[in-house]
Order: sequence, then C-alpha cells, then structure tokens
Amino acid sequence: MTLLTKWLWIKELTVPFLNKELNIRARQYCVSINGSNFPKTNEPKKKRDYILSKKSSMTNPVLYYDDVSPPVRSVLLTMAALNIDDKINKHWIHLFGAAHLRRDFVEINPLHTVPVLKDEELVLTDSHAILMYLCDVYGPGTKFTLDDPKKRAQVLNRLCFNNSVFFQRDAELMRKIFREEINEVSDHLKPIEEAIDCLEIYLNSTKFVACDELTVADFSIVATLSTLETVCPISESRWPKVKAWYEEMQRLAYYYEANQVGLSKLRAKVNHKLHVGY
Ligand SMILES: N[C@@H](CCC(=O)N[C@@H](CS)C(=O)NCC(=O)O)C(=O)O
Repeated sequence: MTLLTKWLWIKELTVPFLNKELNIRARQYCVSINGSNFPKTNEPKKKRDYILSKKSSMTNPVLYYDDVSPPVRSVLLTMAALNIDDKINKHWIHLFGAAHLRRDFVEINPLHTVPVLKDEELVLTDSHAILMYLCDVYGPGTKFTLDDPKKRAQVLNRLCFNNSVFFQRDAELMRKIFREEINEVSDHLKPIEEAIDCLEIYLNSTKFVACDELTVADFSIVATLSTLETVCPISESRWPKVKAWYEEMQRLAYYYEANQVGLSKLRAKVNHKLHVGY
C-alpha cells in the first residue's frame, strides 16, 4: 500500500506495519507516520510495543466469558501466552445461570454463545476468529505471530478442524449429558475417538498440532481435548503422540490457571449429571 499522506488515519486505512488487512479502530486519533516513534516494518517487537502503547490509550477490549466453556478457555490460554491479561477486560456470563440468554447479551451475540470479544465496534463471536485477531494485534514480536502465510494457513486449518469437527463432537455429547438424554457415555464415544485418531495422525508429522512450534491451534484443541478427557480417557496405547503432547501442554506455566480451573468446574457438573464420583 502506498502512503500518500503524512498522517495515517488508522480507522479507515489498512495498517501497513501489520502486513495484514487489519484495521485497528481508533476513531479518536491519528498517528504520525513520519515521526521517529513509528517502527520500521522489520522490527516486530517495536511494532507490538507501539500497538500496545496506542491501544492502551483506548478502551480495552471486553471478553464475555465463562471458563467452563472450552472455546473460552482457548482464549484465556492465548491471553496468558501473549501476556495480555491486563489489556482485556473480562465480563462473566454465567452459562449455568442462563446469563447468555439475557436480552442484553443476545443483543451483542444473537447466537448467545461465549466467548465474545468486543473491541469497540468490532464484535467477534467465535473463539477461532478471536484467536486469530489476538495474534494479529498482540502477536507481532512474539512467537505467536502469524506473519508467515504458510504457518498462518496451518494454524487456521487446525482451528477449522477444532471448530467443525472436534469441538462439535464434544458439544454434541455434552448437550446430551446436560439435557439428561444419556447417563452413560460409552455408546457415544466413537465419533470422538475417531477425531482423536485424526489428531494422533497430525501429531505424527509435527511436534505441535499445526507445526513444530506451539501455536494458538494447540490452545484451541487442548481446551477441547481436556474437556473430552472427562468422559473419554486418553489412552496411551491408542494415542501415544496425543498423550505426550497433552502432557506437554499441561506443563505450560499458565495452563492450570487458564484451562484447568474452568475445566474442573465443568467436570464437577458433568460428573454430577453422570452420577460419577471424581
Ligand atoms: N464456535 C463457537 C462455539 C461457542 C459455543 O458453542 N459456546 C458454548 C459454550 S462451550 C455456549 O456458549 N453455549 C450456549 C448456547 O449455545 O446457548 C466458538 O468457538 O466460540
């Protein structure tokens, strides 16, 4: 993109230093592109610091969340990994209290699901879109940046796997459990086991789920897998790669706080429905 003016009105134009079609909404101000403070495009760390300093003068994005939800936990893991917990305000939507069905929340997300990320007028109602956005805004200068098109595509591909296959199978089973349509899961695990078979194949060729490095796709998939483990133990003999990868994920410094805490709350509810002592 050729810049013709001294001033870049961030609201209206693509932000060139992100190398992406990303608009950071900033109605109130414009940024001098000639000033010495403007980072050179090949300095990702400076770009991130610059973006953070500009964004900090604006309203923080709001995350509508309940950590019993696996997609929410993938966002919490990503926020922890990017070290941006203090850059995002959190608004609890109590799912088991039906807060997601209240009119004020349905006006924000007619799908009445969490997570939702609201960053001024941008409203993202899907965790996978949120993860990509967080990487685009806060990722430059960190290992979670998705600047490389091939890596970006690999990550997106696994996020699609989670969104269209893995999480869907988890959600379907959880729905049946919570609606008390079933109180015994063993006859309902086949589609889930087949999805974990796929994951095992993915992990045969890469160290992490999308590539050889930890990415947000790992957060998305581990949030689902750990939820499913409640009803489907991860067998080391059938899924050795998945088991080893899962253990590595559990060793991440922020894993417990970002995933395990909410997961334990959900587990208690699931086990109560299934009349299982845990
Ligand atoms: N594809 C969505 C799925 C979100 C989702 O289904 N969230 C569940 C909790 S795990 C929810 O809020 N369900 C409430 C409802 O469906 O009314 C995402 O990844 O964000």
